[in-house]
Amino acid sequence: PGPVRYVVGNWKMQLEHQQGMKLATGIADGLRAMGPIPVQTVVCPSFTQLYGVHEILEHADLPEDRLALGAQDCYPAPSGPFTGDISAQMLAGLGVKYVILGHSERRQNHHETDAIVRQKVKAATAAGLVPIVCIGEHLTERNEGRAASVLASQIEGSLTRDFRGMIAYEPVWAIGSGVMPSRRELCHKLKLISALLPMHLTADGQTIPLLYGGSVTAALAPSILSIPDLAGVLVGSASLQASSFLGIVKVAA
Ligand code: G2H
Repeated sequence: PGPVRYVVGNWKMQLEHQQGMKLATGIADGLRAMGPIPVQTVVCPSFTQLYGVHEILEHADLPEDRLALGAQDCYPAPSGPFTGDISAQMLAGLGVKYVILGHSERRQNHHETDAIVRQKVKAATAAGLVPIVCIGEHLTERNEGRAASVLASQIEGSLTRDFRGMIAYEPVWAIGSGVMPSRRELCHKLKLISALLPMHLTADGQTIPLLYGGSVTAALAPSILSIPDLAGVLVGSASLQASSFLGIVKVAA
């Protein structure tokens, strides 16, 4: 059997509570029907839906290496007077296993710098969560030929030396836009990222899985997931319906 592929659903700030529960149930049912496949599926609902989805996954009769729970952010400190924030410890206590960090929407809307992302990576790791760190260049940076240096500084700034997690390459111009890099460009960018990583190899010599995110659909998944350097995908809009999300999982299998 080949390596495990990852299909991670980022629900963002979407779905009413009951819609979220229905989606989680649909995904669990669909995965059970698929039988054993070498795909780690992860769903990352909003904070308010985590507990409910956790309950659904608990009763889903699927091992955690088939379907696991993820969050979309965490706070760097374990606890304290931080009104409105949620710590990695709190998430771990709720059965969360993965956490998306440094998504460009957080970098943009919450002024998250690489240094803040790195603090969050440390906190997540200390709490036993697997960080999924997002990096990616803006359109102007790409068009001005600066993508490589942007990616290099994001990697250098956001990752810890003993990083144990995954990297999601999400070109900002491809997020929610319906526009994707060509297969050729994506292969080139993944090679570039891989080349930047050897010094960040995890302590046990494992390589860091690379995911792609940005306008992934079930229709585009076959071409994306056939790229050998790619370990999986981070899916936004297409993760909000069980049928489209499961379609991507099928391709990954
Ligand atoms: C990129 C992605 C998920 P979408 O942000 O992280 O969203 O698939 O909607 O572009």
